[in-house]
Amino acid sequence: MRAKVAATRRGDVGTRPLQCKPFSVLLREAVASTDPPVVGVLMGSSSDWETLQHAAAILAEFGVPHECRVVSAHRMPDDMFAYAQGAAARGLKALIAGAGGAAHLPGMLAAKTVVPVLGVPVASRHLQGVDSLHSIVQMPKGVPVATFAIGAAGAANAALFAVAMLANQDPTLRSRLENYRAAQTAAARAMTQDLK
Ligand code: RP5
Repeated sequence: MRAKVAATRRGDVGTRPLQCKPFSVLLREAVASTDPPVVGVLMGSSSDWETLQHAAAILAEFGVPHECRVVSAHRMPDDMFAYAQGAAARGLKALIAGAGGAAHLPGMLAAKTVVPVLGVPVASRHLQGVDSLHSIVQMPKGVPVATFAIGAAGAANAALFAVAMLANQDPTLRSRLENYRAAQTAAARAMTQDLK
C-alpha cells in the first residue's frame, strides 16, 4: 500500500503514470499533436506557462488532444478574437484560459464564442493573483466564465473539469476519471499511516 501511495504522490494515477516531462517537451508535444485538438489551453504570456502547464499535463495524462497557445488579450486582441471566433468550427469543446493582473483573456474569449471558457487566475507579482481572480470571476450576467482557483491547482482543476465535461459523451474518458478519483481517495486514506 505504501508503494502505491508513494506512486500516487509521484503522479502515478489510474492505470497509467502521469507524464513528468520538462515544460518545453510537454509544450512541444502538445503543440505537435496530430490529433485535432478538442481543448485549447490559452494564456496571456509565456510567463503564464509555469501555471498553465499543469492543465496541459492533466490533459496529456487523460489522452485529451489539446493545443497550447499564447493569445494575449491586450497585446494581440485581433488574434484573440480570431481564435475565439474559429473555436467552435475547429471542433474545440472547451477553452482553458489563464491570465494574470487585469485578466481580460477569459472574459473576452467568452464574449466571442459559445464554447465553454474555463478561467484560471495566474498569481500576479504585486497582488498574488487576487486581481486576476476578481477580473476573471466577476463576469457580468450573460457571458459566463467558469472560474477556478488561483495558480497551479486552478489550472489542474480546470483541465479535470474539461475532462469531466468531455466524459459525458465518452465512456473511456469517464472510466479514466473514475480511476483517477479512486487513486486519489486511496492516497488520502493512506495518509493517516504516514503520521505514525
Ligand atoms: C498578462 O500579464 C499575462 O497573462 C501575464 O500573467 C501578465 C504578465 O505578462 P508578462 O509581462 O510576463 O508577459 O497579460
